Amino acid sequence: STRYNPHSFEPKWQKAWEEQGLYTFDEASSKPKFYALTMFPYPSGNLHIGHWYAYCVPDARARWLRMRGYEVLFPMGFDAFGLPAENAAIKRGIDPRVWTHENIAYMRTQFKRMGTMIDWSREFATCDPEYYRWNQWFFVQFFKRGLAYKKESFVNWDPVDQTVLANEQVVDGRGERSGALVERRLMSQWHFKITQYAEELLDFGATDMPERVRLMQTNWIGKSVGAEIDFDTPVGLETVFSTRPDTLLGATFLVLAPEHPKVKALTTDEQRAEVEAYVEAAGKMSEIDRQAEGREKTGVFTGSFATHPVTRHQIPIWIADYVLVTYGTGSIMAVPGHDVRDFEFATKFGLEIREVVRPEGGEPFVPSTAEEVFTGDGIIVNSGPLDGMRGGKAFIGPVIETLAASGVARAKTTYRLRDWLVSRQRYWGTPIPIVYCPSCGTVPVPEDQLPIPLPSDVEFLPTGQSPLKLHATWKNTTCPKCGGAAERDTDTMDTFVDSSWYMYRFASPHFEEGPWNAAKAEPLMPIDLYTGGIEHAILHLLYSRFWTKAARDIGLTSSSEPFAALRNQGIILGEDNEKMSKSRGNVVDPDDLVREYGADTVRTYLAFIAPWELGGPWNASGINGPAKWLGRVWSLYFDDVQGPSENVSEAEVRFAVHATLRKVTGDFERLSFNTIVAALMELTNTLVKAKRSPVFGTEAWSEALTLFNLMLAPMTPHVAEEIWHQTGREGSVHVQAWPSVDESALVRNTMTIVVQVNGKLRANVEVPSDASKDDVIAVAKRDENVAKFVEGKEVFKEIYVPNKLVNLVIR
Ligand code: ANZ
Ligand code: ZN
Repeated sequence: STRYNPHSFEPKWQKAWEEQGLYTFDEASSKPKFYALTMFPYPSGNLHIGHWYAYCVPDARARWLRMRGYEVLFPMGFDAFGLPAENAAIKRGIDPRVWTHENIAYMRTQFKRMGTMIDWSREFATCDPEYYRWNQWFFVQFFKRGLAYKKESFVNWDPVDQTVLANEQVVDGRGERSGALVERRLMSQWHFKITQYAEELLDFGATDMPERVRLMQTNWIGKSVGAEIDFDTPVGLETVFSTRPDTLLGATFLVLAPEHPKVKALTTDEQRAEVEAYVEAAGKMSEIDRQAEGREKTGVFTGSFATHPVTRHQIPIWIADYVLVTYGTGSIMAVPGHDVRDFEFATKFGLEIREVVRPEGGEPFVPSTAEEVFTGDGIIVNSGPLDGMRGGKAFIGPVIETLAASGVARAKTTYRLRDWLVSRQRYWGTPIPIVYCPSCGTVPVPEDQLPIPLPSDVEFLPTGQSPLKLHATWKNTTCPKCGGAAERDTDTMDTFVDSSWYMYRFASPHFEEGPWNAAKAEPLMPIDLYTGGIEHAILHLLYSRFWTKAARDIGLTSSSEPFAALRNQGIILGEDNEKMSKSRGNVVDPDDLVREYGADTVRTYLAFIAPWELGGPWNASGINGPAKWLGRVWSLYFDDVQGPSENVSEAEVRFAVHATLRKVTGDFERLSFNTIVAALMELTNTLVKAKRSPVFGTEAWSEALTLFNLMLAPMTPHVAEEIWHQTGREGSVHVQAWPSVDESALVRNTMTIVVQVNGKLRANVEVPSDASKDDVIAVAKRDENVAKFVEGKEVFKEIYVPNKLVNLVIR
C-alpha cells in the first residue's frame, strides 16, 4: 500500500488531459450543449484564493454536467485592458503589452494547476487587436444607429487615475478603483445610449438573477412615474418634473439647480453677485454631499418670478444645491406643505407653505416642523379643479389626466439611469474609431479600416490627457470621407466595453468576419450559468445586458439577455474575518497550498468552507480536514484489508451509497457544494467500516467503490482519475456517465423485535430485515428502557428468536 501523495499524479493528469484534448468543446456533438462561464479575470499577475473560489467550484459543477451528458463549454480568457498595466508602465517603464502577456502566461499555468476543465483552445485577451477591433466595429455600428453620441456634460473626474469615470464607477462619491473623491468637470465625451433600454432592462423575465442583483439594478435604473409641468418665466417656459402633480396648487416657488442653463438669464442685477458666488461654491461639492439628508438647506433668490400655470400667481424662482442638474429637467416646483426638503427650504427663507392634501376626515393643517409634513395619500384640498380627488403617489393617474385635459401637465416617466460615458483619457484601452474633419465633422472610421491599433511608442505620463493625444503623429490622419487632413479621437474606451460582449466571442474566438459567428454563437447563447462576484451587479452585469439588447437590435443575436441564469459566490475572508489584503498580512496563497496539499484538497476545502453563495473566513487548520479525508479515501481503495471485525450488511452499504448519490446529484443541481463534500465524507465512514466487514469483496462492495469513484470525479478530478486507473479501468473517469440512483436500494425493509429482560416486555425495536443476530441484540441493548434494567447488571444469557424476540437474562 502507498500513502496519498497528490504530487505524484496531479501534474501527470493535468498534462494527460490536455494532450488528450479532453476538455475541447465539440461543436459538432449531438449532445445537448451547456455553456458555463465564470467572469474572466483581469491579468493582474497572480491568481489569489478568491479566483480559486470563483473558478474551481463552478468547475466542479461543469464537470458534473459533462458527466450528466452535456457537451459543456467552459472557456477562459483575460480582461486585459485597464489601468494597472499602464501604471506599471509609468512606474517601471515596461510596455503594457509585455506586462500583460507575461501575467497571462503565468496565470494560465496557475489555472492549469487547479485542474480546471477549461478549453484553452478558445482563450483570448481583450487587449489583442483581433479582439478590440470588434469594440471599434461595435462603436461604429452604435454611432450609425444613434446609440453612440458625444455630448458636453458634467462628468466625474478621478484626480488619481486622471480620467473621467462612468456614474456606475463612482461609489459613494469616490472612484471605484482609486478610492479618490471624484470632481465634477464639464467635458465633451462619448456616451452609449443605455437609457434607450431602461424600460427593457427593468424586465428580468428572461434572466434568472439573484433577488439582490435585480434590486440593485432596479434601483440604479430608478424609474419614476409622474408628469411634466410648464411654468412661464421671463426667459421662456421652464418645465419641471414631478412625481406629485397632485400637489401642483401647493407649489409656492420654483427651484433650479445652480448649474441650470437658465440661471444666468433669470438672475437680476441686484442678485447677480450672490448667485454667482453660490453657483461657484456648489460646483465644488459632490452630488452625494449636496443631497445628504439632514443637511442645512442653502440657496439664493434669482430675483425673477414664474407664473403658476393654474392660479396665474407670480411665484419666486430660487436656486439651491439640493436640486441636481442631472435629474429630471434640473428644476423643481417646490411644495413645502408636502415635501420635507421643500419645507426645510421654505421655513429657512420665509416662503409660503400651503396645504393641498389632507388625510381623510382630517382638519385643516399647516405643518410647523419637518416631522409634521404630510407626505401620504389623502384628499386634495385648496386646489380648485382638483378639489376632492384622491391625492398621493398611488393616485396620480387620474390627476395627470385631469391636468393634461386642461393642457397644464403631460404624463412623463423619468429614469435615474444616465447614458454610459465611455471616453477615457488613458492609453491602455481601445482607441475610439472616430475622426474629426474640419469640413465633414465627426466621421466614423470605415469598418474595413479597423482595427485602429494602439501605437506602442508613447510616453506614459499621467497628465490628465490621453497619451495618444501627446503622441507626435498618431492623431494625424486623413478624413475617410473627403481625404483631407483630419484628427483622430485620442481617448480610449471604458474597459467595461471589452467585457460586455466577450461571452459571445468564445463561440468563435478567432472569427475575422465579425465580432462572432452567429451560427456558432446561437446554439450557445444565452449562457446557461454565469457565475462571478456581486461587485459587478450594476457595472458589468448591467452593461452586458444592454449590449446584448443592442446587438440583438443590430441583428447579431436572437438573445435578449446574455445569461439565462446568474449566481454569485461569496468572498473568502482572512482568518481574522477581514477582507484579505497585503497590508493586513492575512493573504492565503493558493500556490503555497497546492505545494503543500495538492489541488484536490484545496478544491475540496473551498467547496466545503461555507455555502458557496455566502463565503466565509479562511481557516488554516480547517484544510487539514479535507486533506485527511482524501488520505482515507486513498487507503479505502489501496490499503490492505484488516480482517472482518465490523458488522455491516450489503443492504446498508447499498443504501448509503445510493442515498449519497441522490443527495450529491440534487446538491450539484442546486449548487450546494459544501453539503456535497459533507455527504462524501460521511459515505467514506460507512465504506471504511464496510471494508472491515463481510461486505468486503461482494458485488455490493465493488458497486460502492465504482459509484464513489464517479462521485469523486467532479470535485477532486485528479485523485478520482488516479483511482480509476489504478483500479484497472479504461478511459478517463471524466468521460463516464454520472450514475443513476437505484431506488430499490433505498427501500429499507425493517422488522419489529420484541425485547424482554428476564422475560418481561421492556421494548419494541425496529431493525433492518436482514440484520444479523449481533446487530439486533446491540440495537436492543441500546434502547433506553432496556438499558435502564440492564445497567450495572451482568447479562449472562442473550436469547434471540430470529425475526421476533430478544430476551436478556440478567442477575
Ligand atoms: C413636487 C413634489 C411634491 C415632489 C411632493 C415630491 C413630493 P423621484 O421619486 O426620486 O423621481 N425632483 C425632480 N427633479 C429633481 C432634481 N433634479 N433634483 C432634486 N429633486 C428633484 O423624485 C421626484 C421628485 O423629486 C419630484 O417630485 C421633484 O419633487 C423632485 F410633495 O415635485 B416633486
Ligand atoms: Zn472630411
